[in-house]
Amino acid sequence: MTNNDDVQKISRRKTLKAFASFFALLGGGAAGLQWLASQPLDGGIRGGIPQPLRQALDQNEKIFRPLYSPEHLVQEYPKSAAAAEPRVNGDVGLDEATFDAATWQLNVLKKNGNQVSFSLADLKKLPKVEVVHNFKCIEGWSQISWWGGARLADFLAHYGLHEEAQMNHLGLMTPDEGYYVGIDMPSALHPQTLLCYELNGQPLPPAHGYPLRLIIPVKYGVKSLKRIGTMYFDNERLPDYWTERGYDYYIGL
Ligand SMILES: Nc1nc2c(c(=O)[nH]1)N[C@H]1C(S)=C(S)[C@@H](COP(=O)(O)O)O[C@H]1N2
Ligand SMILES: [Mo]
Repeated sequence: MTNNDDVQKISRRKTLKAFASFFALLGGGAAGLQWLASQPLDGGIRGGIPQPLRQALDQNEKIFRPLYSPEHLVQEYPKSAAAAEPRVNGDVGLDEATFDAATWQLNVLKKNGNQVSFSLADLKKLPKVEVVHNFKCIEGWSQISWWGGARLADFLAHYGLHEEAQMNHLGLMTPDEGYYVGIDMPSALHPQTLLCYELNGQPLPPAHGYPLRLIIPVKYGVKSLKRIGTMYFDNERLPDYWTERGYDYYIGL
């Protein structure tokens, strides 16, 4: 039997221990945060976030990537379900004052260093594919939207960009170079990924990326770059506007 004094002593010791471990944890947490802050930034094209966080994102990517394999089609809806006046989000790289639709062309930087250019008519020669999907923005909204255009995979195949299609990443940039995305090639070649020139059966409105935008339903909206100016390729990850601001590069759905 323990008397009252003993009980008090024991509980005081327990309290002390609890405090000690609490402060140890707190100290550990603070030290951990300090450590994280002192880690080199994962700079350059992969964005300025500490490397350990980037490593965690890369780890997530390994786990979730098989869930959105290119063979897996994103759900489609009837055209009647599509928003009549789709919301506009993001206008980086869409400065209308400096943009000249009359001289626009899609520039493609080939692997051999040459540049080839395409008109909208060149894109319309390819089979028109329509996709009605639930467009999702990372900011927390989504809407069913109806797009029309050429499959990116068809474009690369038809215009002899075979070596390019075998590279690991595709990059797109607006004509003014203000917005740019990097995309892993399997997602770029996905059958629902479009070089898109129509919304609701009409030419793309300027705010939605006239004359040509990307629609990539296997990714969040950030990757669906509006107003493509230049397309390029690399075996390494390519510059990405939102990855540089801390978002995941892969950002698949
Ligand atoms: N050029 C350009 N493309 C862009 C953006 C942007 O700011 N500039 N924002 C992206 C984001 S975050 C989203 S959600 C979609 C929105 O497309 P919408 O305006 O056609 O709905 O465009 C993407 N493409
Ligand atoms: Mo978005």
